[in-house]
Amino acid sequence: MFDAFTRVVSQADARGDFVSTAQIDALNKMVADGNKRLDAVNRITSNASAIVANAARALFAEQPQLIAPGGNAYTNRRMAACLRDMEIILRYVTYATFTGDASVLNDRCLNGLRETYVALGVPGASVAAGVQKMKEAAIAIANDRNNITPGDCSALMAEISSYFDQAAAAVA
Ligand code: PEB
Repeated sequence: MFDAFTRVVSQADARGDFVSTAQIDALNKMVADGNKRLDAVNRITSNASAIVANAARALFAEQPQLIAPGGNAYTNRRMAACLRDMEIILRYVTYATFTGDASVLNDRCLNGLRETYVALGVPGASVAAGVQKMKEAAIAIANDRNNITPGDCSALMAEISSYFDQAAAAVA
């Protein structure tokens, strides 16, 4: 598991080289914008259950076959597993956002997830659709301009979106 700093160190070490000035500049910018990152993680974390529940509701409204008899979220056990899966994925996206690096998401959550869903007969495309709905809700909450000093968060929002996109692409 890397964060933005240890990844740079690991790459430099593999080259047997010092950390480059360009890399230092990039990390410096990340530190300077660090409060935005922590605020975004805090907002998504504090609203996690609403993000999951609303995304799941929207998913089931769009794909009612999932909750019909025989569907992959039919019976409370499968519904619970589905909500739990969405929460796990959201949690790892917050870890990636926090560390500024996708490796924790990839190594500990997405690695082998597609194969797991294939084995379970859970439709990956539906999981991906649920992840996209979480992305919209999470970005709306993280990028909400109320009660903050408005600044440019476009790069951070694009980064967070990319973590959701990686999760969706991993299972679709
Ligand atoms: C991944 N999900 C399920 C299982 C596992 C995961 C390992 C099998 C074991 C169990 O049932 O608990 N676990 C999960 C994960 C990590 C992990 C992400 C990462 C670290 O350790 N059903 C739907 C939707 C979708 C869904 C499309 C969006 O209709 C999910 C939610 N996951 C779902 C369902 C099951 C499951 C298990 C229904 C139960 C499948 C079954 O037993 O029939």
